[in-house]
Amino acid sequence: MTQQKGVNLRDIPVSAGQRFLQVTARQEGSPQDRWRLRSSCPSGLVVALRCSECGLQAAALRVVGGTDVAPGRWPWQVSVCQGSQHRCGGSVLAPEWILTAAHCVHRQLPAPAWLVFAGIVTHGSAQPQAGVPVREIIPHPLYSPSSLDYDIALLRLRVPLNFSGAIRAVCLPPSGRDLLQGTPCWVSGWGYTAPEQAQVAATLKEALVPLIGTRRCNSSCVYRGELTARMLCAGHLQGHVDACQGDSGGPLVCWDGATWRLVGVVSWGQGCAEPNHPGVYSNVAQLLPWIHQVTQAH
Ligand code: 4AZ
Repeated sequence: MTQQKGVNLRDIPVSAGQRFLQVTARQEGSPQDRWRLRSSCPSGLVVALRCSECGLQAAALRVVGGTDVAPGRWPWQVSVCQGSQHRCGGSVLAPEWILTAAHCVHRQLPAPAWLVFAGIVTHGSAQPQAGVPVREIIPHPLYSPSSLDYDIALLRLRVPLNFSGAIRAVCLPPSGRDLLQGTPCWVSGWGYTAPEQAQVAATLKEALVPLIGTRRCNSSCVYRGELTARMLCAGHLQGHVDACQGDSGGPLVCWDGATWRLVGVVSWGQGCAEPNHPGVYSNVAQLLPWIHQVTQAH
């Protein structure tokens, strides 16, 4: 579901023998489990839903310390490039919307200088003409370059992506509900595979990075209160596996039992894969009102 609106039964045309689907508010289970067929609608309250498929990989088929990814595994992962140069990762939300980090695009070149590559795993294999030009760069208005608070930006593409097995949208998380510490989530990207080696990866990498509670991550031996409510931590306090430069803007996704949801956007960290310095991500569940507002207004 990408949009919802309350409607009064009195205000919509109803035909003879019309039946209704009663929807329960429960979040668990498949949509089918939450619907019941009814012959009337005593409440008189109807909800209009706009739906789109998201968070599914086709045909079920580095990051530091990560492993190579097969095509179609993370079909929402894109490479955000200046010309042919990979700069950052990003995630497909809809055919013409990419979510990335504000620090990737803030005060950078104008929109036409940016290209988005979708449906690729290996850099260099893509023809430059396969890059889709960006029409508009919309950083979060509260983004702070000094604290990296509100580190997200939306890219509106000049032409919509053609969805396929290799290019699909990721789902957004439910609003404001933080997941439990230890939830197994995945980060992916073409960023540095060794912190000291200033080179992006040729092949997309993925790594398992469990969520770390904010209280723990803000403690005196980790980030000492630097995290805001718009941030979350994921990774390993012992180090070795982490996002790194070039992964910024890319997805941190968690499986909710039915779909993959974009829980975080790679944002910052002290170094990469260092002990007690896990990756810090923009907390998407805390930034949903702005994402919905921008994508619905355009
Ligand atoms: C960066 O410079 C960067 N270890 C991204 C992620 C992390 C560190 C730095 C997390 O874009």
